[in-house]
Amino acid sequence: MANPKSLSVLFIQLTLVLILLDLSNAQSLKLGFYSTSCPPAEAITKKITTQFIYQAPSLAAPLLRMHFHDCFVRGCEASVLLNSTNNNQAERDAIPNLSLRGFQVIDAVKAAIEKACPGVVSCADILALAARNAINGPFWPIPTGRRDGKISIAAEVLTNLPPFFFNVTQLKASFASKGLNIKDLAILSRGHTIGISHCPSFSNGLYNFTGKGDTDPKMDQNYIAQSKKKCKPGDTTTIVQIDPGSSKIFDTDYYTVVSKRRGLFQSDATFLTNSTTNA
Ligand code: HEM
Ligand SMILES: *[C@@H]1O[C@H](CO)[C@@H](O)[C@H](O)[C@H]1NC(C)=O
Ligand SMILES: *[C@@H]1O[C@H](CO)[C@@H](O)[C@H](O)[C@H]1NC(C)=O
Ligand SMILES: *[C@@H]1O[C@H](CO)[C@@H](O)[C@H](O)[C@H]1NC(C)=O
Ligand SMILES: *[C@@H]1O[C@H](CO)[C@@H](O)[C@H](O)[C@H]1NC(C)=O
Ligand SMILES: CC(=O)N[C@H]1CO[C@H](CO)[C@@H](O)[C@@H]1O
Repeated sequence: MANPKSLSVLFIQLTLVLILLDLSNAQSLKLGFYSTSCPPAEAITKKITTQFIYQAPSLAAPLLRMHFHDCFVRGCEASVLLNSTNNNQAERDAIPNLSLRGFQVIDAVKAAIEKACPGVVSCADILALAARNAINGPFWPIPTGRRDGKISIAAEVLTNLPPFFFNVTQLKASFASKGLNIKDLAILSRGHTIGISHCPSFSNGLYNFTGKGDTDPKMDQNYIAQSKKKCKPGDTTTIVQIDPGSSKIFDTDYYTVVSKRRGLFQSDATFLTNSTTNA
């Protein structure tokens, strides 16, 4: 029978092995993961995504947003793409999916890549690459090698995605729970330099900020007046540009808008209330 000392040595060794396994997992993403297993993967993704965006430029924003939504629920493993089944409501059918669009782009890229190299390239990588290709904005290197998940649960969207009414303290905590810091938060929120929103995502600031039929006093009152003309109380269908006038161009306008107290969502406006994000 093993004595306690050798058992504890075994335990330490096992722990070390698990830590090493975990590290090697974390390191399995790398640039050009498919360079030998499927050399054309990235080029196919780029070609097809670019074709779609040429036809329908407004798909760029929802693809970027879809990548964000995918990553915040169970990690970047394409669970956002899975369909609901008879006995399971999937992420894409949760309430915050309002305006998630562009699934057909990922489907088309996946179909083309499957023809070239069946069963090799993950949908999660395709989504990450397509989001970058779609926005026609800054380039960022994307290590690949993500593996696709098989679980997608609508209820997890509500508990993992930060809602539009979060303040900077709550957003900071939400991002921290995904390993992102407050600088990541301020930088990634620039995604709101493109795309649109539906009225209910911000109309509380126009009509019922504290539940007393009031407006958000921190917002530019002229902007509130303009927005009220577009979004009447109870309007759930009208869409507005998040970054008015330049919502198709991936620029730094977002930060100008926020600093002028015209951040559309409370989650944008709140950056002025913290000295770190304000800076
Ligand atoms: C910080 C927390 C965030 C909150 C609370 C938030 C919230 C929202 C809301 C409420 C909408 C409008 C949905 C609608 O009414 O149709 C929206 C749209 C959008 N979000 Fe965010 N978001 C956040 C972070 C991000 C990040 C990190 C990205 C990407 C880097 C992103 C990219 C987008 C884009 C591109 C749109 C426009 C989508 C379209 O045009 O269809 N958001 N977001
Ligand atoms: C989800 O359903 C749509 C419509 O039937 C289909 O086109 C798409 O490929 C499905 N996606 C997945 C990931 O099964
Ligand atoms: C943010 O919201 C939380 C929860 O409502 C609240 O406790 C906290 O005081 C708020 N923080 C700021 C900086 O407004
Ligand atoms: C405003 O908010 C309060 C509290 O949430 C709610 O009871 C009331 O019905 C809202 N008013 C309108 C017009 O939506
Ligand atoms: C702003 O956020 C930073 C970083 O989380 C924090 O250290 C600081 O206390 C916050 N400041 C205010 C005024 O909330
Ligand atoms: C694009 C998409 O998948 N929209 C779905 C969002 O969720 C509702 C149910 O909450 C579905 O009806 C939509 O089809």
